Amino acid sequence: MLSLGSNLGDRLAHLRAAVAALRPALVAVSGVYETPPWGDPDQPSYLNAVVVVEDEAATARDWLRRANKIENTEGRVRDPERRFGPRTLDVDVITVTAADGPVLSTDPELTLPHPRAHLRAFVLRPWADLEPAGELPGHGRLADLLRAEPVATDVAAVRARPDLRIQSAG
Ligand code: PH2
Ligand code: MG
Ligand code: MG
Repeated sequence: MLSLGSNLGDRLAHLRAAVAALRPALVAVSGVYETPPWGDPDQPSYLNAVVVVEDEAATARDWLRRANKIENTEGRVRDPERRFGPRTLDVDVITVTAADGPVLSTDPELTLPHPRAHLRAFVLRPWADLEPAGELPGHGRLADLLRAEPVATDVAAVRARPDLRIQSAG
């Protein structure tokens, strides 16, 4: 599971570019959500979505490399002073599932599951669309996380954008 976010430039175009780059591995794409900035409030609102991807040959590290490559292609500039600051495109590895179950990692460069996913309505809400019975390893069911604080308050401010589609129908 990867999450996509953009709040600079043509936000929908950046999400579409990410999905196009992931196409060979693509299993499912969520709807698009308009979400208030989390963690650093003084920036434009985001468009967020999540995607399920599958590639039996890819390791968690491979997904991180692919994610960073797509971000760079979309002109991502990192500001070391602003950890949760604005960006053209963010592609985060949220969970990786191996043949024997979820990959767990405490590596600071790629912590799995993503260490803040359980706090983020902008990840959990689109994910629950794709996997209503889904679970975040170590944190329980998505449905329960969405109902409990601190996420519940943020979910109320997350707005579906059915007028914005990442993929054209058919
Ligand atoms: N990404 C961030 C920081 N804050 N807020 C929203 N709504 N959506 C994001 O994707 C996002 C954010 C850094 O990863
Ligand atoms: Mg992120
Ligand atoms: Mg990121």
